Amino acid sequence: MTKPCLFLSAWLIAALAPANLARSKDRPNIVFIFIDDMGFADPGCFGNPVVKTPRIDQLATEGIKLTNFYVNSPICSPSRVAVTTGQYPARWKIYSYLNSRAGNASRGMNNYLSIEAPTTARKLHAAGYATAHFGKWHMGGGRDVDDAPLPTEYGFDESRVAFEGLGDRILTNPKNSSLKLGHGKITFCQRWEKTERYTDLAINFIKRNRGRPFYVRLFPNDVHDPHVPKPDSWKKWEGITDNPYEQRFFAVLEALDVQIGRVIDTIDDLGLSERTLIVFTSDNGPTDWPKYYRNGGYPPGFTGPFFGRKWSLFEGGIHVPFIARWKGTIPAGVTDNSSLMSGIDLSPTFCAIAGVAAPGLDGVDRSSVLLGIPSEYPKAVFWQYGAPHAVLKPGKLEYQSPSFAVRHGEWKLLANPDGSDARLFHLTEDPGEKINLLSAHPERARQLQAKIEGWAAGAGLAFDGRAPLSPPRPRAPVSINGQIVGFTNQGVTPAPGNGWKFDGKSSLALDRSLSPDVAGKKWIRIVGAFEAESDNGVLAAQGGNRTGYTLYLQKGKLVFAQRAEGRRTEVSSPPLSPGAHTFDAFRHPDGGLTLKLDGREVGRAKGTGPFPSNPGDSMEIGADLIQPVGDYQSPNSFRGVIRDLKITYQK
Ligand SMILES: [Ca+2]
Ligand SMILES: [Ca+2]
Repeated sequence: MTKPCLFLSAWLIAALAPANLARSKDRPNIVFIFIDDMGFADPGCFGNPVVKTPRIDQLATEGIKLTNFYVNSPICSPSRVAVTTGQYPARWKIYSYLNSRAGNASRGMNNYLSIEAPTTARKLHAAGYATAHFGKWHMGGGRDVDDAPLPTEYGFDESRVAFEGLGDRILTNPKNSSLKLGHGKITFCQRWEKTERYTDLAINFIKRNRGRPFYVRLFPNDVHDPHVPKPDSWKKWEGITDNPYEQRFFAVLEALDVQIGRVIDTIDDLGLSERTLIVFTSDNGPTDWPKYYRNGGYPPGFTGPFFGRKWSLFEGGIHVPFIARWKGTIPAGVTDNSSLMSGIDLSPTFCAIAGVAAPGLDGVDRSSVLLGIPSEYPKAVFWQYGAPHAVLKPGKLEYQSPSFAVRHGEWKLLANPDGSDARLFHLTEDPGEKINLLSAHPERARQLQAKIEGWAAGAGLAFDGRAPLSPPRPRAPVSINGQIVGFTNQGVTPAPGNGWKFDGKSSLALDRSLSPDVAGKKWIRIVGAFEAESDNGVLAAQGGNRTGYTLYLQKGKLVFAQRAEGRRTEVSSPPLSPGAHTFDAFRHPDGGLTLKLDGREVGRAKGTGPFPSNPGDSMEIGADLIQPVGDYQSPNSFRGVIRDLKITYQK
């Protein structure tokens, strides 16, 4: 890498000492731009292979690029809490995106960031800074949560947010539930105008406060999907990519770049470029909804060399682009490829630069790194994302990560709380997380596992630091409630046309903890297609002889059966013709059963009441391995191909 120290003048190094920063009368302005769902390689200067982002790139040309910057969560709300507070979001019980009250409660989450949480804005405000937040908030308020503190209660003089926050806000959907929540003035615009509106507000704020130090956060909603560019602006990308999602994403990214340029121009035109630190980064990796993968498609947004995307603790979910510009103070055109930094470090770093004390935070002051002096990170960085707090998963099964991760130096360990699915990577040699070194370096893995346990205990999270670490097991993707869920794959092989081939001994099994929750008045539906090679065998089953349901072939008929408190009901098709068939098995909330074969109803049974409790064993595809639900012996395994399997159930 470039040796940035060469560019530093002696006075600057002296100025880096906190005491000197504190004495400085010329406290810099801080403009913090936090993009929504921008991948590591989305900016041109981070390797975008298609779209040019000249204005974002300008920040890098005139400032420093860090290629080892992480956010502390692969999803909005907790990532935002980390950069707002300087603390791990788990401390404030924000583990995933903030949803409705019920949605938050079901995941053990608070409804909003506690007013007790420390914030950069409050500290800088107390030190005389003018403070403002414009753009997406998502740290409380929205859906049915109407009692979240307003952004102004966290230290901002002014704010304007989107639907996931209170106070003055800009909405794009006239039916959004935010309308009913009160607490602020609501204005509307088209989705593609929103970033421009927030940028207008930031520019206006900067102009009004040009004579005093200011701290302004510009948090655009773009480039979060759905990507809704200005009408027709996506058409120029038609010849470049056939992917309609990508065409629209490219247009949105290009429009965002223009707005970033307006902020830069404002700072420069006002003569503030040498008195203003501009920091640019993103809150998590690029989108990965299952829908993008349909029909061989792929999601928009680039992660460069990294594996994984949004909702993943693999690098692509948390390793984001980072640029800082402060003309005359940060050396221009430098890339630091070694120094680690993460979202929790921004608060102590901003405070140090402003000469404000920021004790007791999880993050550390990395102002020297921003100013061009690379250094080793003094401790480990930790992540938690996933069950039981988070439901959203990447659409590509391979990107679904264990729920904990730690990076210490050049090493990263990912593992579940029970030690399963463990992977150890040497990130300097293997940034793409391809080579699992768990068996080659068991001692290092155990040390990192112990570190996670210590951190998890402090954050109130369950993690067994002494559980045996085991490597990933083969998994197969199955669609459950629109999410791709990984079933343990016991010998099933892929078949053409989104199918799985079962050989009469193989099966897919889902962990009991992840299996559908069907207790109470809830429905469940299993649809798909099959081509059987024998007259008998279970297509799908969950449960045993007390409680459960099963869809199986018996003597050449398709049977849908259930047990509720041991009482058995079933519906059955006429004898099947050879070849492929589609099925649709629906268990009603009252326990009634409907079975359709090739689009026609072939059986219906009256309800026997809801399941009083959840089935005792896991969900299996292609077999009922133990404790048979149906009128058969277990194990009872299917032979043939099952295709396009979709399971949905009432949450
Ligand atoms: Ca986000
Ligand atoms: Ca069973």
